Amino acid sequence: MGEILETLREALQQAKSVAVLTGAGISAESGIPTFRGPGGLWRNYSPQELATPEAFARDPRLVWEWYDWRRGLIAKAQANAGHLALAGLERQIAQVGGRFTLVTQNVDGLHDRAGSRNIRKLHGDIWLLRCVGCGREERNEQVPLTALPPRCTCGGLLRPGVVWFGEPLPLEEWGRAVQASRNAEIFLAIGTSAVVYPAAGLMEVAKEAGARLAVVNAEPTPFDADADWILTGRAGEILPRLL
Ligand code: BV8
Ligand code: ZN
Repeated sequence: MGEILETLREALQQAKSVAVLTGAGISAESGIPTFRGPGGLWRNYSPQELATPEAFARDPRLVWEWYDWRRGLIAKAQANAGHLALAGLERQIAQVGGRFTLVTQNVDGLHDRAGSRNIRKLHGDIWLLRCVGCGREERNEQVPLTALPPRCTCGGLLRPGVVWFGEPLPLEEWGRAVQASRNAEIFLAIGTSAVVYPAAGLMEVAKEAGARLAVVNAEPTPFDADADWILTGRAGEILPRLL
């Protein structure tokens, strides 16, 4: 690993444009369970069953119990060394006039707490609530939520401000993520199983545009075959050594 880490570190020091995609794995060491790893997210439900508009329409209270539980976990969590290393990389690249974009599939807000600035949140933000009636959006960090499911002043149901399966990604965030992937000299994929689309497609966009790809993950991913560097292990341990 030392040799691979060394050549990636040097490449990052020369790079003028870097894009990063993170997934649930970067928050695992903060105590937030991942979607597909061991200790799966919740009782015997799979995210695909709960993170959908259909599940919410059928049983808003059950879906909110899941999100309220996750909000409680996240409220107690700290950004870990992996989040902090990425915030440091962004500052280092800004100092040499380079471009850095952090694209995340995570909704936990830990990259914000770690000090990252240019963050594209493809799947929304667990601390945002959106009214299914009037569309009003509000930031709410109350844990636990008093009434489940929460209601808007208009009487409509409030839902988590996240992107569920079958829902489109926010256009602006997606567009900026694609552009950053196209311009990247180096694309880092960190802590993602790379099975959820269109987010996982950013690796293809970057490679097709000529980027070199580095994968930092605890287990193999479908993009390892395209990767120029593969660092297997915990992001909280690898990233501080890398950056
Ligand atoms: C859309 C937000 C269209 C909510 C989430 C069939 C084939 C292909 C695609 C599809 C298909 N059927 C349907 C689709 C599309 C679907 C999809 O991709 N499904 C997959 C499951 C097959 N995608 C969608 O529906 C998307 N929308 O396509 O809309 C459209 C267009 C126009 C108009 C209308 C519709 C929306 C997808 C977004 C869903 N929302 N989350 C919430 O969080 O509650 S997805 C959810 O999974 C999370 O966001 C998460 O980010 C995402 C992916 O998971 P990962 O982040 O990768 O996490 P995971 O647990 O999987 O992996 C963690 C990795 O970390 C592991 O590899 C592990 O080894 C590693 N790890 C663990 N610990 C560590 C570590 N690595 C390093 N260090 C550690 N310590
Ligand atoms: Zn409303």
